[in-house]
Amino acid sequence: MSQNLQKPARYTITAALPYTNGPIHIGHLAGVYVPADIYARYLRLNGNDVAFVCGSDEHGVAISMKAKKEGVTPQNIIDKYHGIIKQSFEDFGITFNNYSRTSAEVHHKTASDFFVKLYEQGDFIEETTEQLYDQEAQQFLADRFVIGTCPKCGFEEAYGDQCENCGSTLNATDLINPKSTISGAVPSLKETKHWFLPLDRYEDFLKKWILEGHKNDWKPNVYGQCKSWIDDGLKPRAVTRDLDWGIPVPVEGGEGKVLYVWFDAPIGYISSTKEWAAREGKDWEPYWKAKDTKMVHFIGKDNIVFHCIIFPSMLKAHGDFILPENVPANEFLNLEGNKLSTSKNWAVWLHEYLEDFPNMQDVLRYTLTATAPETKDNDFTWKDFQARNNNELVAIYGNFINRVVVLTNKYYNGIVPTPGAFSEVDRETLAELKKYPEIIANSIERYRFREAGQEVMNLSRLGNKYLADEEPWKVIKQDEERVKTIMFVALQIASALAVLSEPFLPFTSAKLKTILGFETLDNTLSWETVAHKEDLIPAGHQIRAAELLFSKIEDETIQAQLDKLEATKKANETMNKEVSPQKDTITFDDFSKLDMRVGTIIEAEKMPKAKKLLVLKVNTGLDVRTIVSGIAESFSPEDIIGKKVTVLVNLAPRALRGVDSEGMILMTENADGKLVFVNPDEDGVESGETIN
Ligand code: B3M
Ligand code: ZN
Repeated sequence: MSQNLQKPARYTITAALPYTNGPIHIGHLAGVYVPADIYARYLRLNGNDVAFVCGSDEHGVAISMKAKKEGVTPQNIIDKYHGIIKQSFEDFGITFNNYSRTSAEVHHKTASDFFVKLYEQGDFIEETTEQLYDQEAQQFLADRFVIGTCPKCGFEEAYGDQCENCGSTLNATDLINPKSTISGAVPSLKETKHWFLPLDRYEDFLKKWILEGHKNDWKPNVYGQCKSWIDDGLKPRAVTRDLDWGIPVPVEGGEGKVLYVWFDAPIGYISSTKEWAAREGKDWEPYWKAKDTKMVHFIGKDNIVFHCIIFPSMLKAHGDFILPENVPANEFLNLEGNKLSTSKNWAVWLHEYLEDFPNMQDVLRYTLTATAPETKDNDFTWKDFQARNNNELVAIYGNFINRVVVLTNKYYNGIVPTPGAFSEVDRETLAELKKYPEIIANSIERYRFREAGQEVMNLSRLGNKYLADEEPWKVIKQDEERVKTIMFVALQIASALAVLSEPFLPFTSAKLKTILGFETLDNTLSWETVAHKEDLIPAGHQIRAAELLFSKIEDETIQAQLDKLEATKKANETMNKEVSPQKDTITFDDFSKLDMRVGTIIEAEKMPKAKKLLVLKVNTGLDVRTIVSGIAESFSPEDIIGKKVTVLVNLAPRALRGVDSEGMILMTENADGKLVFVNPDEDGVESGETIN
């Protein structure tokens, strides 16, 4: 069924290694892991030999920064998030054959050996260049340790290795107005030695391989990005860094330096395959070296250059390895109209989703597949999630299965009836059913998972419509024999659905297989058998009682999620409010010059013709004096009489609208922009008390 004439002997499927600097959210799942898992499950169901590998990406500046921010070690950070991420993948039924981590020994060794081989072959350029250096933090700045303006698109928060706005890969020294993200300092230039992969040497190879070889089978967004990089002209790229977290540079002169995270991370796919093979008693090498292996990288669009240009150049330089046949990168998923963001907490975190929607993994998998950002950025909305569940999973898939199972139990005690002669409609329906394995496979093989998921729903529609048209619950009153045939046909559709929906709805498929008693069938049903076998589930076979596969999601449940996001938005707004910078330092002597007292407001009235001013009489404990205060828009006079307030009493008097003001009342502003007193308004505090 593959597009190649020759069926691959095995598949190596990789999914981008998530950074362990935070948990994972729906964007990760939609962009990478759900499509990769659908693909791997589909291949296995078709009897293929599959190595589906992934692992945690535990090096790189993202991790060091998170550790700095939380005041812990990078090791603490990676251990924490590796655990959480791994659990989320298991919870959502992502069937990696192996989930490794780049801090593993096998990876350090694999990546080091890879580097040494290229070094010994003379594939690197060794060069001392001037790099950005943070004098305050005493550290070289690269990648995410530096932000500045993107020279390509003008985005002001581009990172030192990549602009997230236009997707360009950058060198830190390309940034305009660079700024350290550690100290905020403007970096200076300092000399340091590094190893560069001269990508320009691979231009011809890349042109031939991608521009000529994959013009028609790679997605336009992937091909287009590759073409623009190659057309722009490739430059040597540093593959080492002056950092203390990462894999030590294993050659002379490499002391105190580590491998660039994007050098070691893709090698993580190889390490993960090795770890899996060792555990399973297999040989890892064919999965990376044999020409009849088909390798596919599942990634998000910001990783395209690394998987299509840099890693293939590394593999080519090394010499022993095969190249990916496809890199079906997805665009980005938004959430309720805004870009998903870990730092702004604008996300649906997988571990939190499961707390709110226990055992509803398939609903999320289904919705994310239906709205997958395959060709353009797409939006996840809770309303759509509810509609997909209520109108498709419950009303079509669930309803069809429920009717089939309930009626089979009611009429035949759960035993598949022997059909009579098939009518025209029966024959047509069964013939249509037999087309689905190929229809769905065609979409999957072209990485159109959205379309594939909809075809699964169309198969449920076929069943639903068949029952609605044939109305066995009515026919039973006149023609019991006919109902046997109807139920037999419907049970065939249900069985096909159990098999073909497995890659998309694995938890539901497993439940359905149990309900249909698949474990006692003579043959296990594969993709192929659905297309060719006459009776998938034979007459006389016993099924079990009905069980609810999906349940309706109420408006309140959705509203609760929307409220949660609204609260996040509010919190972000408060946090983003400009905080005025700290004023110049004062000495203690300066401070002790301030004479602050507790005062009581004993009179208050509006200043005529002044919108903002109130004229107050304040008992300071020393005297009763007049203070003019700009608080009229926040308080009316009658509200504040009797209030205790903090007063700066030795401020030089000043005339405001002709009234002498002899002091100042200390105020601040609340979140709504309303003034509030800095207030000693506690029982037992007397006017005249000093504040210090
Ligand atoms: N760690 C994921 C990211 O860019 C990155 C992928 C590595 S795949 C070898 O968020
Ligand atoms: Zn840019």
